[in-house]
Formats: sequence, C-alpha cells, structure tokens
Amino acid sequence: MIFDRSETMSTDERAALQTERLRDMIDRLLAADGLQASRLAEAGVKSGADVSLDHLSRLPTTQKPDLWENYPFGMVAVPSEDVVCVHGSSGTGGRPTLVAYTEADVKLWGHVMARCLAGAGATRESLIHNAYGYGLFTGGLGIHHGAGALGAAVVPISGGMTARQQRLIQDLRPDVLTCTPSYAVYLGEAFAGDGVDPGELSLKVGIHGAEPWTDAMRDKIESLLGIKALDIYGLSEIIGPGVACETLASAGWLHVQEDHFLVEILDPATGESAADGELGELAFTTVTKQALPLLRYRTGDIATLDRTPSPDGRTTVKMSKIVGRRDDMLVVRGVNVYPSEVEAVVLADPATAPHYLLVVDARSTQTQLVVCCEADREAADATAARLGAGLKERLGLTCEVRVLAPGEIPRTEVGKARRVTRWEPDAEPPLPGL
Ligand code: DLL
Repeated sequence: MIFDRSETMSTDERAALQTERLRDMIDRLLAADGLQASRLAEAGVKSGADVSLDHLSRLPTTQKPDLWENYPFGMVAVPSEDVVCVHGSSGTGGRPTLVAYTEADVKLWGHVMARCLAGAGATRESLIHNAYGYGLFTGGLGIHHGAGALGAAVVPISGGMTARQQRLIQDLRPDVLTCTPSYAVYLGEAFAGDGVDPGELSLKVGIHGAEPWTDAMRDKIESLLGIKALDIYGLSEIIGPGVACETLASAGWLHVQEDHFLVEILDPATGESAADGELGELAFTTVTKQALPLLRYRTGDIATLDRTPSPDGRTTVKMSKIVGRRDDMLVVRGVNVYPSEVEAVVLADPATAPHYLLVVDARSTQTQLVVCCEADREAADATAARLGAGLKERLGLTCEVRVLAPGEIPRTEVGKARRVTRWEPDAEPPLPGL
C-alpha cells in the first residue's frame, strides 16, 4: 500500500517541492543565526533564494562533533517553548547525541514512519508488536508514532523480558513485528527452544533496523519466525527510524523519504560528492524539520543509491542496505574489513548459529582478526576450516576462526548488538576460553 502521493511523484514535481523546501530551510537556518548560519554566510549564502538543488554539494556540511560541541541545545533553531520532546542516542563515539522535536516534527516523524509501515503491508487492521526500546532511543516511540498515524494498533512492549513477549505474540496474534534484527533472532530462537513452529505464529512481516544486518541474517530471521523481514534505516539526528525503509516490492532496496530528507553520497575520505552508484557516505538535509534542521549531515554510514522506480510505483530514490560505517571499518594488517562482510560469510554457513563476535586481537604488532562463532562441537574443526577459507576468499585476509559451543557468544536482549571488540595487550580475553 502507498501511504501518500508524494511517494509516487514524478522526478520534476518532487524536485520543485524539494527546492522550495530547501530554500525555506536555509531561510530558517539564517534566521536562527547559529553555527549553520555562520557557515552559510562564509559560503556566500545570504538567503534561501540563493540556493538550488544543483547547489547542494557546495553548501557546508554538518557532523556529529557539531552536535557534541553545541551540546545540549546549541543547534536548536526554534524558541525553547516550541520544543515538545527530546530523544537521542549514545552514539557510536560514546558521547550522547541529543535531538529536539517540535510538535510538527513529531507529526512529520509519525507520517514518514506510517509510510514505512504501509510499505511493509501494515494497515489500519494491523496489530504491531513493537519490541524496540521505548525511552530516549528513537526506535520505540518512532514506530509508535507511525502506528498512530497509520491508524494501526500497537503493543508497546519495548525490549527485553522475552518470555512475556512470546506470550503476548501467541495470545494477541500480531501481524507485524518491529525490533532490531538481533532481537528478532533471539525471539525466534526462544520460540524454537519452546518447540513452537513458526507456522503457528500469526506474524507476517518484520521491520528491522537500528544496527547493520545482512541478507544472510534476513534468511535466518525469515525461517525462524516465518515472516518477510524488511530493513528500516534512520538515525536520531535526522528524525529517528523512518528516514528510509524497504517495501514488499523494493527488492532489498530502501526507499528514502527524500521529499523530507534530501540524500547525497559523499566520498567518506574527502567529503566530496560521489556518483549515485558508488559506495560512499550518506549525507542528509532535513528540509522540513523545525527544531533541529541539519544541512548535509554526514552520517558515517556507507551505502549506495539507485534511482530506478519500484514496481509498486514508488519513485523516491533508494539506498542499499548499509554495508558499514566510516568509523567501524576495521583495518587489519592493511586490509579494510567491514563487519557485515564477515557476517555474510558466517551466516551463510549451514553449520553456524546466527551469533558471532569479531575480536581484533591487538596483543602483538601483527594484529589478528579472530572470528568467534557458534556451532556444534563435533563439527568444530571442519566448520572452522570452511569459514577460514570463505573469509580468505571474501576479504583477502587470513582470519583465525574460533568455534564456540551454542550459547557462548553473548546475546543482546535490550539495545543494539555489539559485534566487534578489541583485545588489548595484557587485557583479559573478551570471551572466556579464547
Ligand atoms: O537506530 C534509529 C532507528 C531505530 C533506526 C529503529 C531503525 C529502527 P540511532 O540510535 O541514532 O538511531 O542510531 C543511528 O544506527 O547512523 C546507523 O549507523 C545505525 N543504523 C540504523 N538503522 C540501520 C540499518 C536509530 N537499518 C545509527 N542498518 C545509524 C544499518 C543502521 N545500520
């Protein structure tokens, strides 16, 4: 289902709308007279009328450190009485990133999220089991606002307490599951452990995001829960979940809500514009957001763009799944490794469970990548040999593979999965028995 006409606009009609909104945003930033106004002035921009979409790549960018340095509300562009809530994330660098919303921003958030839910097949009749965390994190409340805008019912279960989640899924018979991909696996394994057949569950579709995951992980989730598993992307700075989402017809691509969030691909090293088809860093411009409008916000997330419309009529630009982050790319003995590449190899192996941990063993000058995964003990040697060969072929890097017993890799019941850790000299092993 298509939630609103803007998703199917012609390129020209959308460009006209984006231009008008971009100009309005520039005028609002200049009037707010903060950091972004001074950068615009330096770039010679005196009013919104000076800019066009073609101009975008010449406008100044923003990044996470700008938010940290102006913590907590230095970049807010509206009077404090217009702010109705605050969300945020602990951020990949550890320092909190706080974002403010006006009433109109919350409405916009619900609206873009409703588009995502509708694209996944949810309707007013749907019951959404929402196991994203409620609180400062944008996952829980973002989905919740979207369900409200769509007119669907929502079970605000939040994260954790898995036995209670299982009970409610069996009793209330929801059709939509929203949670991180790692929690979907956890939940699926909990049902399997109780001997519940996925065919007995009412769930039809899962909408998973907030952390990177691969198509191999998708296969695991789909078989564990008997659902179609779709990817949803977003970040607090831009609005939260709902910046982009897969639909039932988008063949693995995520439609970006580009009438509200202009998207560009930049060279992660230089910040220069890159071509759509190239792998690069996503940058967003929030043309309609009021409290915290961000110009060309560099996300650190690496993906590609594609402009072919989907068979269901959606014409908005599509982004690929995130392949990694600018700052989580591991460089091991000179080889660049994105954790998602390792995940693809580990999860494609029929003998391994969908849990893994990458240990960057930095105890000697010859850094090693130790890939820890789980399989039955009897098959350990053969599995390690097979994975070692697969990783060598995919990454061009010799990795050490450690096969642990089922249950030995730590699980994440609440929050985002942690997939990478460093083992420093003289430190305890990150996993017992390593
Ligand atoms: O994670 C918003 C969200 C909530 C998205 C629920 C989807 C579902 P933050 O906590 O600010 O916001 O973290 C944003 O998480 O820059 C990406 O690095 C990562 N991320 C989010 N969605 C995906 C995804 C939410 N689908 C950061 N695939 C982003 C890969 C993702 N990474």
